[in-house]
Amino acid sequence: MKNKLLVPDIGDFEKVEIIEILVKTGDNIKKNDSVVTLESDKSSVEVPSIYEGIVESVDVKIGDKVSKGDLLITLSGEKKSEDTSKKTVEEKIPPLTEKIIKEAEDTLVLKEEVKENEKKIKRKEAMEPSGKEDIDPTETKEWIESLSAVLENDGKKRAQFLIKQLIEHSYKEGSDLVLSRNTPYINTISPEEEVKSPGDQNIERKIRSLIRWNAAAMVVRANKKNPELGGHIGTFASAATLYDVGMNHFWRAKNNKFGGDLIYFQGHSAPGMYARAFLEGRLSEKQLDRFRQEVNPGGLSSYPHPWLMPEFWQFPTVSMGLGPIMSIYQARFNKYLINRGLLKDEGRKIWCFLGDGETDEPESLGAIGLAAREKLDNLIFVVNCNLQRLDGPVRGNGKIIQELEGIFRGAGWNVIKVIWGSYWDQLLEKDKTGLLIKRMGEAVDGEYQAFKAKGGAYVREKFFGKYPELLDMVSQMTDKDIWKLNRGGHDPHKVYAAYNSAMQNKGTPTVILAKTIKGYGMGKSGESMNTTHQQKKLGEEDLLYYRDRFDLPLTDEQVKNVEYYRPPPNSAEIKYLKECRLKLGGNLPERTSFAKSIKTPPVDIFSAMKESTGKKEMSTTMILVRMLTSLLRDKNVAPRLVPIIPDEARTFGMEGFFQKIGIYAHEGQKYEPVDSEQLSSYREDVKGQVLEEGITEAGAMSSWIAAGTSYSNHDISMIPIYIFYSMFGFQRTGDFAWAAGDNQTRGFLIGATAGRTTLAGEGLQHGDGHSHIMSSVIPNCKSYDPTFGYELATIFREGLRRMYEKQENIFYYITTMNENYSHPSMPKDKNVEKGILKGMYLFKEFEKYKKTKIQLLGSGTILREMIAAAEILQKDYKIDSNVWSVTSFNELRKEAIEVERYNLLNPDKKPKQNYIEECLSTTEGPVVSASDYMRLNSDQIRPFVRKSFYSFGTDGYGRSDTRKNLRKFFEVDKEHIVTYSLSVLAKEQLIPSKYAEDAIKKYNIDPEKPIPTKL
Ligand SMILES: Cc1ncc(C[n+]2csc(CCOP(=O)(O)OP(=O)(O)O)c2C)c(N)n1
Ligand SMILES: [Mg+2]
Repeated sequence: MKNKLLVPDIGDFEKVEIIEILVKTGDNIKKNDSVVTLESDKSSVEVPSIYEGIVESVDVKIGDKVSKGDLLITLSGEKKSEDTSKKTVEEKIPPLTEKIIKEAEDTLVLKEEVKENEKKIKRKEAMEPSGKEDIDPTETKEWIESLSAVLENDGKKRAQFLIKQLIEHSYKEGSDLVLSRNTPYINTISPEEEVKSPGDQNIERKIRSLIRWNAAAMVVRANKKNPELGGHIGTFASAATLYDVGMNHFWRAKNNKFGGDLIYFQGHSAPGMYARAFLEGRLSEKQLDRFRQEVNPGGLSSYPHPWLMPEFWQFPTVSMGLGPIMSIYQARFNKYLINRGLLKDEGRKIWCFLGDGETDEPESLGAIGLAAREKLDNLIFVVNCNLQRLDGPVRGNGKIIQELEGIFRGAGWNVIKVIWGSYWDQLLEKDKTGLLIKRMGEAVDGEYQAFKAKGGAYVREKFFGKYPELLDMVSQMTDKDIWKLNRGGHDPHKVYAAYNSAMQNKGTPTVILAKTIKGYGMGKSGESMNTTHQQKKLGEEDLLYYRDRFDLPLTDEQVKNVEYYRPPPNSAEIKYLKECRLKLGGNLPERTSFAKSIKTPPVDIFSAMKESTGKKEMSTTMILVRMLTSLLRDKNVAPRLVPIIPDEARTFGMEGFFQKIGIYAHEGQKYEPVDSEQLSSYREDVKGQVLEEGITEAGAMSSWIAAGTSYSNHDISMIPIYIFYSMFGFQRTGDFAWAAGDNQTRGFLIGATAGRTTLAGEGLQHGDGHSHIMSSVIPNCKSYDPTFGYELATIFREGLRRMYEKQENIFYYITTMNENYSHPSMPKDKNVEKGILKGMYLFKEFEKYKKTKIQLLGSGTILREMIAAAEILQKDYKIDSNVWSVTSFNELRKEAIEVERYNLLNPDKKPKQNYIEECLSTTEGPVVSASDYMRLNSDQIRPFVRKSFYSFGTDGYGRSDTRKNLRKFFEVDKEHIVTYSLSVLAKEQLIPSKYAEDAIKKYNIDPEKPIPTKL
C-alpha cells in the first residue's frame, strides 16, 4: 500500500519554495512528523505528514517551487487516517462536548424552573408608583418572608439562584432593571460565616506592634541622620495587619518540597518587610540603619528592587500599576507552565498588594478581564483601601471600595469586602431597620477620612448624629468606645476570614478590598491626614503616643532615642513568629534560583543562516522565524521557547507556529477554526506554546517578564521571545523594560518591522527611529541592529549561551526588519564573530586607488546604503573606503566608557585601547556613520573615535512613503551618503569641494530644504 503525500492547503500562496527537506528515503516516519519546510516571501512553515510509514521516495528537491496538491513524498505502509483535521477536532471534542451538553441540560432545567416560578408568581397589574417607593408593604413583607424561609431551609446558594431567576424573568418581561454590581457597604463575609484564626491573637498583636515600631523607627532614624533620605511610614502603618495575617498564616515559602507562593508587596510598604525580617533575625540593626543608603554594599533598598537586593526581593513593584498587571500575567504563566506539563500543580497562589490610589493607574485594572477569562483562581489581589493617596483622598466624593467592587465584579472576579472590624458587629446586629447600613452607604470617603482624623465625639455627631435612631444606638457608648470602632483591614479576625475564603475560592480570581486608615497609630501629626504619605519624621510626642497606642515595652528614654526593639530569641514573640514561618516553609520575601542551565544549541543549528541566500531576497524577520523553526528541533531548547506575540504573528510571518506548537488556551479549542483545512490554521490548545496576547503590549511585556524570571520563581529556565512592532516596544512599555532589568529577566525582545525608513508606508506613529536609544538606557539590556542573517544568528546564539548556559542576568533587544534583500554568507575571518558581538567589524575594504580614503560605518539596513555608496565613491570618484558593519552602537559605547574610566583611574599604567580604536586607529580618512535611527545612535561613539566624525540618521517624525523616498527625505540613501562623504573629504581638505558641489546637483539635493526635524 503506497501513500502519496501532497502539498496541503497553504492559503493564498502559490509556487512556494522548498527550503528544507526533513526526511530521506528509508526513514520510518510517524503522523505529524515534519517532512519539508516551505517558504513564501513572508513566512516559512513545516509540512507535517498525514501518514505514517516508510519513505519510499522524496519527490521534490530543495529550491523546487510547489503549490497545493503537488506531490512531496511517497510512503509505503499504513493508509491515510480519514480526514485528519476533522478527526483531531473530534478526538478533542468529547470532554468539551460533554460540558456543553451539560450546560445545555442545566439551562433546560433552569427553564423548567423558570416556568414553575412563573406559575407560582401571581401576576399583579402593573401599577405606577405614586411617589412612594413601596406601594404595597404587605406584599413586600410576604416576599421577604418567603426569601427568609428559603435562606433558612435551603441556604444562601438557593436564595441567590432564585433572586437571579427573578431578575432575569423580570428583564425578559420588559423591565429594564439592571442587576447591581454593588452590594451594601458592609463586609462580604458575615460574622457567622467567618472562619476563626487558629493564632494566638495576643501574641500576634505584640509582634505586629514591634514590627510597626521598628519600621517607623528605621525611617525616622534614617531621616535624623539625613533628611534627604526620605521614606514612608504611613503606607505600612495602614497595611500592617494585612501583611501580618498573611505572614503568620497563609503565605508558603519556597523550599525543597513546595514551589512557594509569590507575593507582590506594595512598594511603599517595604519598611514593614525589613522590620519583620529584623525580628526574624534575617536583618541586623546595622542593616536597618542602612535603609536607603545603598551606595556601599549592605544597604537596604528604598523599595522592592531585586537588582539591588537579589536575595531578598522577588518583584519590583514601586512604579505603581506595574505590580498588579505583572502579577496577573504571573498567575497566568503559572497555569501555562502547569498546562504544558512543565510544572507540578501544587495550588500555589500569587498575592498582589496594591494601594487604592494605585488603582487609578490604567495598568492596575487594565488586565483584570484577562484574569477572570483565564479563571485565575491562583490569584489574590489585596487592595489596601486607606482612602488616601499622596495628596489627599482617593475618592473624597465617592467610595473607592464600592467603585472597585463594581469594576472587579463586573469583570468576573470574586470580591470580598473587609470594611468593618469586629467592634461594629454588635451595632450591625442591632440594626434591624437597616438604617445603620444606609448611613454607612451614604457617607463618602472624604467624611470617613475626617472621622478618623477628628475623634470619637466628631463621629458621634457627624456620623451617628444624622439619624436620631443611630444616636440612640450608640448612646451607651463613650466617645472612646466610638473611636475604637475599627476598620476591617485592621482587624486580624476579619482579615483572616477574608484570606481563608480567598484561598478556598475556585474558578475566579479574588480581590479583597480592605478598608484601613492611612498612618494608623501615627497620632495627631500623621493619622488620616492629607499629608500622611510624606510623613517621614515623628516628633517625640508622636513617638510616645505610638508606643502607648501599641503597648510597646519601651522606656521614654528608648523612645526618645528611637531605639529598635527586638525581644531575645527565646522570647515568646520571637519563638511564635519563627514557628509560624517554619510551618509555612521558610522566609518571605526571599529570592533564590536552583534552575539548571540550558545547553546552548550546536552551531550547526544556525549554519543555514550563515550561508548566502544567493539571489533570494529575505528580511531579517523571516530569517529570525526560520531560526526559531530550527531551534524548535533542538531538544534542550525547544520546550523552553515561549514565543509571545501581541496579535502580529501574520505581520511577522509567524503563523506557521500556530499549527506546529499551538496557541496556549486554557480551555483548549471549543470550535473548529474557520481555516481548519489550512496548514497554518489557528490552532488553540491547552498545551499550546505560543502566547498570543491580543492587542496588549503591556500584557505581552508582563508575560515576557513572568517567563524570563521563571528561573527564579519556578526554578525552571524559560526562553521568552517577545516579538513586537518595534515602535510599540520601548516607547510604549519602557517602564516595564526597566522593571524587567530590575527583575533580572532573561529573554529576547525582538523589535520587528524596525527602522524609521525601513518600515515604509506606515508613517509617523509606526516608524521607529529611536528604540535603540531607549534600550540603551537599561544597563543590563544588550541591543543589536543586525543587517544580515549571519549577524542575527551569531547574536542570537550568543544570547542563548550567556543567558541560559552561563545564566547571566542580561536580556537582549534585537531589531529585525521587513525589507527583503539578499544576504551574503558569513565571512571566514575569525574576527568577524567577535566583532559582531562587540558591535562592529570590517565588512568590506574598497582599496583600488590608494589615494583618498574614508571610513563608512553603517548599521541595520542603512549598511546596505553604505555599501552602495562605497561602490559609487570608488567607481565615480576614485575614493577608497572601509565599510564597517556596526551591529551595536550601544555595545561599542558601553565598552568604550569602561576603558576610558579605567585609563583615567590608572594614570600610571599604559592606557588601554577601546574596541573602536582597535578597529579604526590604524585606518585612514574621516569617519561617516549612519543608521536608520536618529543621529544620537551613531553619536554614542563620537567621543571615542579619535578622528573627524560625522553622523547621519533619521531625526524627525517619520511619515509614510516608499523606502526610497523616505531615505532620500532623511538623507540616509546612498546618494546622500556619497554627497556627504565628498563634502566631508573636502572639509578635511583631502579633495576639492567641487566634487560635492557636483554631487549635490547630480542627485538633485536641495541645500535649502529644512532639516527633517523641522518638517
Ligand atoms: C507610576 C508612579 N507614579 C507615581 C508614584 C509616586 N507615588 C508613590 S506612592 C503614591 C501614592 C500612593 O497612594 P496609594 O496607592 O493609595 O497607596 P497608599 O500609600 O495609600 O497605600 C504616589 C503618587 C509612583 N511611585 N509610581
Ligand atoms: Mg491609599
